[in-house]
Amino acid sequence: SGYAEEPPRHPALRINSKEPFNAEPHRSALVSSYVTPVDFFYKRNHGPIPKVDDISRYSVSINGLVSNHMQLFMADIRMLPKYNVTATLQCAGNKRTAMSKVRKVRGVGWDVSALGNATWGGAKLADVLELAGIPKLSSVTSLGGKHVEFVSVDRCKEEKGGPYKASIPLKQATDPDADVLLAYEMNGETINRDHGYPLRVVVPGVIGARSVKWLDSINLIEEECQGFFMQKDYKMFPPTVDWDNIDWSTRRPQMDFPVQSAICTLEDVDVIKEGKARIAGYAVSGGGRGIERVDVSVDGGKTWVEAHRYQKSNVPYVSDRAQSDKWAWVLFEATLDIPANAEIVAKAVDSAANIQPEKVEDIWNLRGILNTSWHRIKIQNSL
Ligand code: MTE
Ligand code: MO
Repeated sequence: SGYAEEPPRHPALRINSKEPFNAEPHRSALVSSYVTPVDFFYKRNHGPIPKVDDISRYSVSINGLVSNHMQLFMADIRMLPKYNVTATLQCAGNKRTAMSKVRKVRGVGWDVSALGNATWGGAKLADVLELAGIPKLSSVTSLGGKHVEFVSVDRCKEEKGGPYKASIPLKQATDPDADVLLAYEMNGETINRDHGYPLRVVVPGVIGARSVKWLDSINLIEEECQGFFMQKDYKMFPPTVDWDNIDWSTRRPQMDFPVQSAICTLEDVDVIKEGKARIAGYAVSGGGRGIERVDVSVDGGKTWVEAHRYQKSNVPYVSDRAQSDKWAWVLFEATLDIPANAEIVAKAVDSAANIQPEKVEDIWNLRGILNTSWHRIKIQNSL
């Protein structure tokens, strides 16, 4: 089956699919630390986990519309300046289960934990491409390359047994401030097999699908990648589009993710005592837009209070890029009086004043992506 050599995983993960392995932590694990421990970081795969046995022979090739074709070994990549970037990776399918309750959608079900916040260590893609003769901040190569395609070594059925792939615009790839990494470390340790050993792409602020794991080659191409996950998946359609009238070519591949938040200290229907309770969760926005505010309500959204926000534990969050991790989530908390039969709601506002949509019905889409609607939790009081 190809699944005989899967790595060991933490038993506390909630498994949403075994083969390929898709799993997320319980909600409470997400808010217990600002940086998500590797064991509790969600795992999203489309095929068996590849195994690289001889790291000295592992290399990434750079091909396509570029004058210098190159083959880079791990030693070459480690020779480049190393950057540590704290960035939240979020699957576009996060909160899909809740969207499916409105009207069935296709795809692996996820609760609110198909995301995690890690410190990724590696070389900047902009530096790697410079080795191949492509200057910083280029939007086209001398041979007409406008997109950078990442091809993996894994095999998935959506690609008819071929490798997983995706692309980003050359402009973003060669912009040092975009912080796109070829990462060989996660939280200060060698990145493990589940998360892309020996080398993965990390595209901060963009849906997880573009952060290709187990990188095999980089191609400079004229049009964006024509692979399944760019062209036939991870696109946002209006609620009127269904499987019998879908035209994939009418929409662009999703890149940045919108403003998102979730409460992580409670389950969807929870039983707690009346009185004070601590409500905590995460909020994050794509494209490097920080979080401006998180509002919490205990009466279903009639009245709101602003939650306290922080990044590194106990350091108050400042919406100032110079002082904040701009690609990373903020955690929020509020200790509130919980009335009888409360309905607790959270919504976040990002630095561009984008606000999460109220109702999942309004953003329903057949693939069940980007459910960023307000997170609501119904409380049943115990005595
Ligand atoms: N890269 C490869 N090669 N194969 C994959 O199946 N899944 C993508 C992306 N990169 C995938 C991949 C998706 S959809 C997501 S959300 C992230 O990896 C998940 O990364 P993680 O498993 O490290 O959390
Ligand atoms: Mo994903």
